[in-house]
Amino acid sequence: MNTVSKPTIPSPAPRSSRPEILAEEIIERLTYRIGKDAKVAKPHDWLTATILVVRDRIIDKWMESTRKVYATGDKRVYYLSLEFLIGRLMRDAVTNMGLMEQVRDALTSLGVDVNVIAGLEPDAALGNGGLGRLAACFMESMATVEVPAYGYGIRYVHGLFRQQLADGWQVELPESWLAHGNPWEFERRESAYEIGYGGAVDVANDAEGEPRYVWKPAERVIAAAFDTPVVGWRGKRVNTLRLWSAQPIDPILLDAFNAGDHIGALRESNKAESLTRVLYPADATPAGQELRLRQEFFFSSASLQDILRRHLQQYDDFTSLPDKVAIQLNDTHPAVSVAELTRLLCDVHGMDFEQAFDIVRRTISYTNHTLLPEALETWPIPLFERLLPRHMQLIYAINAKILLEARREKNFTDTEIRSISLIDESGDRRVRMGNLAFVGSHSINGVSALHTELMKVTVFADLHKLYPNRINNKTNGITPRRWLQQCNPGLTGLIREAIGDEFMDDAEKLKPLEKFATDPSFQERFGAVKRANKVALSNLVASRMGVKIDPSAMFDIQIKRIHEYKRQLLNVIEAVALYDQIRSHPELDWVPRVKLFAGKAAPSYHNAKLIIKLINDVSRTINNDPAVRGLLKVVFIPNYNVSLAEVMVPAADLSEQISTAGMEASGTGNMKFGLNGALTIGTLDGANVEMRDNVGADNIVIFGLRADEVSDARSDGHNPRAIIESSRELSQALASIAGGVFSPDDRNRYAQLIDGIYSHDWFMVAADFDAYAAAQRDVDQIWNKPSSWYAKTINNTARMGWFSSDRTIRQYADEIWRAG
Ligand code: GPQ
Repeated sequence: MNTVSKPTIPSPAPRSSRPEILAEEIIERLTYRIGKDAKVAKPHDWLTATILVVRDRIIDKWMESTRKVYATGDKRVYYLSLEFLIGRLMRDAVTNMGLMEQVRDALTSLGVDVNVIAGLEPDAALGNGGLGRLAACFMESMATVEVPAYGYGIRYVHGLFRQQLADGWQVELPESWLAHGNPWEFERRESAYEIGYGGAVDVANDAEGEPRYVWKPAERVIAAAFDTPVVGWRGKRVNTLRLWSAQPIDPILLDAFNAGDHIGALRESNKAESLTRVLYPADATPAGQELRLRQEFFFSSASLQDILRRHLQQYDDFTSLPDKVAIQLNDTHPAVSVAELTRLLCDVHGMDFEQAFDIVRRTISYTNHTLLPEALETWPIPLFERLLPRHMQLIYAINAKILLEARREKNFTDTEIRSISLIDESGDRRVRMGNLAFVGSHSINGVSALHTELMKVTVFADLHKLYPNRINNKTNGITPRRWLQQCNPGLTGLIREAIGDEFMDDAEKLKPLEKFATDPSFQERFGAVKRANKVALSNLVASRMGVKIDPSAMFDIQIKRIHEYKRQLLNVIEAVALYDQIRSHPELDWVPRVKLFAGKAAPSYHNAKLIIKLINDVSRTINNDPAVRGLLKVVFIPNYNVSLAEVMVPAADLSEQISTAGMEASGTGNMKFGLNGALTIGTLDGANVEMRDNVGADNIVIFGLRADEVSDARSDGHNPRAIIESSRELSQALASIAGGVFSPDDRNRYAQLIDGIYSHDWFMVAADFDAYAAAQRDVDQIWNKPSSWYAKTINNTARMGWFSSDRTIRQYADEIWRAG
């Protein structure tokens, strides 16, 4: 027995935030950590040295936060997400630590420009779009509102692909954000877990004669933890983003190597590592391959093992799990957690099934992000059973329990039973991950009011009937630190001068800005800030693409993943119609516009890629036509990512949020634009509905069919051809695209795409076109009265505070997690 008492280990001395000290430390890191002489250091060396200095200050807070939750025994929240679209971290960390001025001064004293080095940081794109960015905003808000939380995900070596254009077509190139190391992460060698696949399930009787099941996987890999600190606003709390990386159990098979099989010796190692090598580039479409299911199980199992280990370190058993742990599933990607947590509690920790499943359900909750039926994940039973045989058994056990309950207690009909079953029997038999997540959770939330209501009457109608209290709404939000303060320092400064600093701690305190909406001198300054942001974007477009755009034109922006339901096609068809009008009516007073697009298409999504090409074909034609006299330009900026959004959002006059009603679960770009003083043109879809409620119907331009009208049109036999024939503008625009006016090198390129509008028009492009074009002319009218334009856009900034992700997280914490 070790009887020697533990020595008292002194804490490190507190770190100074004086610029002179910061400068000294930066030089120290540069010299001793990076091994560079300041005289020859390159900008990326200065960046790393600066991050290391800031990181030290964060670590102090990080340890304090971790110690605190151990001491208080507060409930911890675990956010499981296959995607975290975090972007660059330095500016975020520095501003949240309250060190921006000091770091800038320190670097200036060393002859280094903070903006230059900040721009060199790789943009961490471990996500596809809205779902991944939401997870990143939530991480920052959980730290800000002081919820003790861990994000769990995958440390992809290659995040989302880099998009290039080749003759207007999207080309995908690998992105290697880790190529030069990552100063933000810490490998935690003590937190490594075995993850199994395949094999068989053994049964033996325990002491009481009860059967005990033991899964004997045929393959195993190690999940190794890498932690990144996440700093809340004003450094109040620092939480952890823990990303798992797959490693082989045996890095090299020495026997094979010694026998001369040098490649074969590395086969296992390669196989393990390929598990976490790339992010699937599918957005709101399931990436149905085996590797994806392996990824989902890999990070779910590692996270759950880690959660249970941490719980047992502090508490005696798992009966207290639901009181001390809340696990949020970000969509169905981690839904296998329902089965894995049941397995760990039963098979590893000896609990009986009923008690285990009760604990699982009281611990887990699930967020749904889409209603698109084709986007709901299902896995073929043979695949699932081969990879996860024990989980398949448990899913059948859970299914039996639920279906019996529905039949006996609620008298469910056969049709209802079929719809709530965890197994889809309609074609080849498949496991329904949405239903699994639903029945394994005590809370199922949608991401906007409309989406949540639609969930209750569509995908989950019958499960909602069985469990009427489980579905609830948590309207999405965005972090105002990144999406106002950091990306738009000009506007932030102007607001502070006008109403003081309170809004920086509570975005709903932007409200008093309303008073300035009609104040001419404030309007003028608001306009000057917008203008400066537009100049910055124009410079980016000029330097990246060699295209000149005029900052005094209206900047009309649509940035998001390319999807038919998001209707970039509607936007570009309207551009074509406007092009016709400008040429036919040169005598009219056209508002100069620049239509900007950016966004990536899933590599296998044919129509989305074709839409990118169409935008570029239209762009080339319009931008080079002297008859347009510069009144309209169309620009597609390649490689949309978080960093590009940070330049485009503050520069927008008009925000395009024009999805087919009922199809966009929420949208979050819509919120970023509104907060930064853009006017929104949009349909009554997703969170646009609540934006209208908050900013007022006069301050947003709404058009088009509503969700119920879309579903009526679809079921009543919508006749797009008749609609097109009755609209001269639309029929001409469609005819010119289909006829090859914009694709003289391949006149048939768009024939099929346009034919889809004539024949079924699933996305209601024809149905909404006239309303959209008319709404655009209303926007022109408002633009022509600057005092009215500014009044509306200032009111947008003043009234968007409710869409802060701090509000969203407080609602999750109070109503779902009961934590924080
Ligand atoms: N969303 Cl299911 C994604 O970005 N990826 C997905 O795989 C799914 C949904 C989006 C959704 O389309 C947006 O409407 C939401 O605003 C966003 O999730 C966050 O909830």
